[in-house]
Amino acid sequence: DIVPIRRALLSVSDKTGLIDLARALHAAGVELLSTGGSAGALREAGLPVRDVAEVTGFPEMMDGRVKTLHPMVHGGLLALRDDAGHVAAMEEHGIAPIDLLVVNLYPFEATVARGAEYDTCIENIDIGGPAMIRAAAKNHGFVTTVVDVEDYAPLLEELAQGGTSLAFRKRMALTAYARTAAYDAAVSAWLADAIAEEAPRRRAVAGTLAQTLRYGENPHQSAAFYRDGSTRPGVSSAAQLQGKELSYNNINDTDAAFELVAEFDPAEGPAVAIIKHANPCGVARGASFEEAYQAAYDCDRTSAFGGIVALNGALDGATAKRITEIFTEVVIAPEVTDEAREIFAAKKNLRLLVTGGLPDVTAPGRTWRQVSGGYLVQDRDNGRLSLPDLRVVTKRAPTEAEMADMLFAWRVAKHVKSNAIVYVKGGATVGVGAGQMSRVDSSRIAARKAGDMAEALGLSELPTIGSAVASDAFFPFADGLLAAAEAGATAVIQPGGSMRDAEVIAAADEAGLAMVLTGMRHFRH
Ligand code: 93A
Repeated sequence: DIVPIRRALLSVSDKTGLIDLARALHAAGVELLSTGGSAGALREAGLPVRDVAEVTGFPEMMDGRVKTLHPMVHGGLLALRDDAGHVAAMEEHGIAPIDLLVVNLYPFEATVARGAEYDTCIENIDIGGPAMIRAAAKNHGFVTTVVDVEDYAPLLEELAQGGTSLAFRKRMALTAYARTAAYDAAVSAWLADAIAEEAPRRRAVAGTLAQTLRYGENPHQSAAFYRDGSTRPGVSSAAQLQGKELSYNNINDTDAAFELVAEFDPAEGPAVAIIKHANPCGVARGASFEEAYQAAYDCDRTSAFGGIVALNGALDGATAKRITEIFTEVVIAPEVTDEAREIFAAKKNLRLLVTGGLPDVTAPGRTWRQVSGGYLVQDRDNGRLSLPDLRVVTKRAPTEAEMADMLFAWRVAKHVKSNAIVYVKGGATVGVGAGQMSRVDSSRIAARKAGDMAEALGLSELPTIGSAVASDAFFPFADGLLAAAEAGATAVIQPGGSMRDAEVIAAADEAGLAMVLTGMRHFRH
């Protein structure tokens, strides 16, 4: 099943490695065909090359929109070499077989990523390239298709053995179809974004492999990380300055940490979030990052061990020093000072990611979740409230400090798995109840965690006394609210909208609580 290569068609936008490859092919006696720009580059390097235009008998036309779309090309790629009818057709029409196709496509994804105009994006939709790739890959019984510069060296290794093996051609065909599928998915995703109301109904998945992971959620699961082409600052676009390779769980948790901390505008001061198993175990603001980190850490010191830390501004030396006092898996921040880098350098395994900025939490986007046999697609939860959106429903109006803590708790609750109950006092979480099947259980856990915090820090009273509490969805009964009052909360923020809202509001009034309704829910599963 070794097929020798006699004629190759090279048509590449990314000319990386082209000359070296062509030189090796020429040395192996391969005839070279090529399109305009690629042919020019080969000629300049002194290599003999035939223009595709000469083969087709048609000039490249319509600004290059039509160059290889011709039976002389597609017949040469698609003909079955062992089929008498196909061979006769080749002879009758003077079609010469093409044994190797090397193509990389117009850089559509990169054009979109740099924010190019609509018409420029349209011109960068490659038609002839994918058509040739799909034709050659279909005929992998005889034809070798190379679409990735990374595969040039393996190709030459194959040729050193006299030709390509069927196993290699199959692997290249798989890569080829993965590329054309991702390419068309990128075009479709771009159009879906341009026509917002059509998304997610008509969306295809676009992605490129970013990293092969050592394993998935567990060591017996293989895994990989794909980028979707977005330039949103975050774990996929960050520079890793030090530390071991990120794991599957690291990437998931780091994303959760950074998306959460981005809720807090750096103009309003430093904020730090510590994440474990995709849930926050401490989030706080502070006069400095060191202070914010300390307050976040104090919320749940036990869980913070081995956690992921995210900052909404530059990581400085004092904070870096604090972070290294316990075992931390990953730190992610928009920037890092030289001093902090030096301190981290002593902790070789600590992964440090720098993003260059914070993502816009209100930006549109889509989230995906696989269910058995399909995908669920929805708009990202980019809902964000400010003080004027909150409706006071109790007799007692909240104080300014309570308002600030309620809003803080609400922004954290958005990032806690449901059912979520979050206690906040003085700009720091003091109890988080996450992921329970009943809201009352989440309330109990949050209060118990506050008790643990008091014990760990040697506090004389529960940190929930005088706190604000957020619930990601309405209280179906007054019991959850009363549990919060019992823990010492004085202010409550929740969506409202329960059949028993009146009952819940009456209970809040009875307990002397201030309560605001958001009219917005933040389920997160
Ligand atoms: O505009 S196209 O869709 N029409 C074509 O017939 C065609 N054939 C090859 N683009 C076409 N290509 C693409 O041109 C290739 O996929 C490659 O990306 C590029 C190489 O052009 P050049 O050799 O002129 O730099």
